[in-house]
Amino acid sequence: MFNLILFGPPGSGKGTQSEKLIAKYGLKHLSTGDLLRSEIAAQTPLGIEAKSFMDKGQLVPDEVVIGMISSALDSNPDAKGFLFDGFPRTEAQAEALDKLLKLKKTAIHLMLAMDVSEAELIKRLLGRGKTSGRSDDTNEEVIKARIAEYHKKTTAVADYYMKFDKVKHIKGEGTVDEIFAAISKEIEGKI
Ligand code: B4P
Repeated sequence: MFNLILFGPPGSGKGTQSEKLIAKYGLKHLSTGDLLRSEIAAQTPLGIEAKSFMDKGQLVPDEVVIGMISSALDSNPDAKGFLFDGFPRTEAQAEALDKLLKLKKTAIHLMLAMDVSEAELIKRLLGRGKTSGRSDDTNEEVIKARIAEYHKKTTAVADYYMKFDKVKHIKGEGTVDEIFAAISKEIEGKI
């Protein structure tokens, strides 16, 4: 089994690169952003609660996303590995993930951290906001709040995995294919 975390600020290309990674390596893609957006589309109580946080650029409470990931792991007993996209985003989520994986006698093997400048992140997200219909991408203040939330709560997750020597940095600017080649090189050294 090979378990990978794709890490980085909002708009760093996690979703974009995940599409290519699952096609190449056959991992099961678990994106908490996508899972939350499906709950919102289905207007479930969880989705309604999550939307109130996402629309302000805030993180959804840990217990909500940890519960979603726990059920997703249980629903995929035959996966040959997982690609975690946008999760964990807090140290509490990272600790919970380690415990869930340990119960399944596995662990995180690699975290790839995408480095992108703030100006480029804002440009990309506003660009996506024009076509995606995502309410959290259309307002620059909300985008800045998401980036601030990332610095306040999420960068600590990279420090957490650094202690276990599991982090590799990737230059997240350039063409999608150039970035994918750099990511693939890191994975092939580990898989
Ligand atoms: P996510 O859905 O995870 O989305 P994201 O961080 O905004 O985007 P991503 O990094 O995947 O960007 P993408 O590749 O699409 O989170 C949304 C919200 O959900 C969060 O703010 C939070 O409220 C909530 N949430 C999710 N997970 C949570 C958790 N674990 N805990 C608590 N709350 C959680 O790329 C963005 C744009 O850039 C696209 O338009 C793309 O085409 C473009 N792009 C990509 N690569 C490019 C490149 N190389 N060059 C130019 N453009 C590029």
